[in-house]
Amino acid sequence: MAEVRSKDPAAQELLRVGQERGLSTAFFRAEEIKPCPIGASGACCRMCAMGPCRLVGRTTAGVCGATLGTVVARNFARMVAGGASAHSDHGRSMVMTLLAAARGGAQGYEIKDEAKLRVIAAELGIEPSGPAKPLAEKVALRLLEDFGRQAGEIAYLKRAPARRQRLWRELGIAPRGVDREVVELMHRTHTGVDQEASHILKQTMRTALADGWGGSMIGTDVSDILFGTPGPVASATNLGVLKEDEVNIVIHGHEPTLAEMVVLASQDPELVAYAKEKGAKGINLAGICCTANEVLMRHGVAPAGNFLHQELAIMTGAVEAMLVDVQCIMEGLATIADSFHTLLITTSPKAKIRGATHIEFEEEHAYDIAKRIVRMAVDNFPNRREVYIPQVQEGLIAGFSHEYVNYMQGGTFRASFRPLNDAIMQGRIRGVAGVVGCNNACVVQDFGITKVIEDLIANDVLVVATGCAAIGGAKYGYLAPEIWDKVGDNLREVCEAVGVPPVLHMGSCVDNSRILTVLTQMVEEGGLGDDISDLPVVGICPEWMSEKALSIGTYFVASGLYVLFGVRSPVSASEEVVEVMTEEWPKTVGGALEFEPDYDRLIGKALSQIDQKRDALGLEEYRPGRYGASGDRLFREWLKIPPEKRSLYSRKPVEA
Ligand code: NFS
Repeated sequence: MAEVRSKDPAAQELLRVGQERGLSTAFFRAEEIKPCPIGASGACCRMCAMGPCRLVGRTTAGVCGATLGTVVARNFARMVAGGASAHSDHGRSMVMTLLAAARGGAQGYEIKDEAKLRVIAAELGIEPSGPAKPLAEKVALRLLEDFGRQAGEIAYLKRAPARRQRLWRELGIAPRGVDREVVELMHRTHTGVDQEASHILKQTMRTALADGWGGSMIGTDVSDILFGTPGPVASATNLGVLKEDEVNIVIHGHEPTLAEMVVLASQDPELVAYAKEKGAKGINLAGICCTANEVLMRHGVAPAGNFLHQELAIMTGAVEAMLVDVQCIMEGLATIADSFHTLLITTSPKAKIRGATHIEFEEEHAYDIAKRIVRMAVDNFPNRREVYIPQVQEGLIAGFSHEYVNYMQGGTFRASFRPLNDAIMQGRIRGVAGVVGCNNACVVQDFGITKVIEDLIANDVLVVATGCAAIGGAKYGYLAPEIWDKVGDNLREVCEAVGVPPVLHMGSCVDNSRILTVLTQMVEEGGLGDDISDLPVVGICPEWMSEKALSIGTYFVASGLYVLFGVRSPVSASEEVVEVMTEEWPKTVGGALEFEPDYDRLIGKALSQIDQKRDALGLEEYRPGRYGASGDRLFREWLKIPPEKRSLYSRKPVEA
């Protein structure tokens, strides 16, 4: 049973413990609650009180006459609006923190990356010189305008390739203000407004773009300014990172603001000494979901797991406190925490959970609040009962900001995207795939994520990963250089030469905006066309679950990418909507959105798309093993040859 729900041995172990103790988790609830097939396919309209109208069988229109295409498009649109809101409200919070830090009203916060602050200021047309704090205030105020802007365009659209910007303007999908696009989409999908699938989906793209090139991009940039732009860090992941003899605090959710302070507080000598007084050896911090990714990228804090690990972390019996803010936090945590000693602490003014302790986060007292929470966790250590920490963990490298990806290809003086573009043009790298998104309890945890990553890197496709997919890959070693044996020879040589794993962890889900920036830089470097839609690049979301994932998928499509989702299709009920996404969108925006639950077929489609793009660019035809085995492997084989038979100039044995 446990094996059927998760690929992860740590999860399997704890699911067995849960079963013995009669605990309900998402894994088992997913088994019990079969999704309603009508709702799942997008065919249930709940927009008014004349319904819900279920458009199945002979029912081809709702009470108001809404057709299947309209109903399915509206449902999809509202999910994207939800996802875009979540990312963008997170982005807004980050700007508010920057503003407070600039004005001296945020305890413990400083501007860690002044250089990035100045780069962003210049990009926004603000004179980048002068003292950091007044500049940060100007940048924050300028970025805030993008949320409430009524006309014109959000600032970061100008970061996109020129041809893409023109296209957005021609199509009328350049977002004006983040909030405006979301509100307009909610309005248009109200009963009796926009009733043409293709037209609804056009505004859906505009809203998603306001997320990717707006709210999310702002979230990423401001987090970097406040907390530092990531560079490579080594860490480990899975439930084995929890420590039996230390106070374990798990930070879970999305916004890095409080988490950053908890990182500091957990190292506070006074609190560490307090933990020792209570019989613990120290204070151990671990993460879940995207908060995990934020503090992993910047501090190397180990992720205890991805989305479906949240309940399991508490079930180890070793978590003194789980601290949550917003998004992807299961209400079921409260019930699980009840059966253990874990303190579940909600911290956001936006989110409470019945049964949890609420300690509201205030920027003005951020560090004091973080210390109070850490102290509570320490106080809870003596209450531990039985502990079941699975001894499972894997090493990983993370921290690939787009700035670092640029730097690693030539250092400070010659940083550029030339090596990557050249490697793609020569066919050493067949293409690039973004593997992103969630876990979904309706499918085997991590099976799709690992299958997709494994097949891509074996086929010489460089993978960039974010969110729970990145942690999912990391749990099986795909984010560590030791994975070489599973990497195609062509890609392997490039990664060995640069010194990076074949899967680059680029951060949390808002950090998918880093991928947009990388794609733009690849276009601007030259040799791979003049728009994102020309690049041999695909986006894949193997185990999607959240509305945010749909928003991400849609902004990648509107930016020109072919995007594949696993699990199931939320639009399968309407041929009209499927046609818009797979036939109309390629003609208008150059990208397409497809849902493909069969992972073999999904990989086949992704590779064929990459090859088609290569072909259209007139690049070298891709052939596996074209450049022989990778240099390092040859070198290691050469070392095995007895010295008298080695040639210095050739790695083959000297002929007798
Ligand atoms: Ni992304 Fe991050 Fe994970 Fe999915 Fe949820 S944590 S913002 S939505 S589940 S990847």
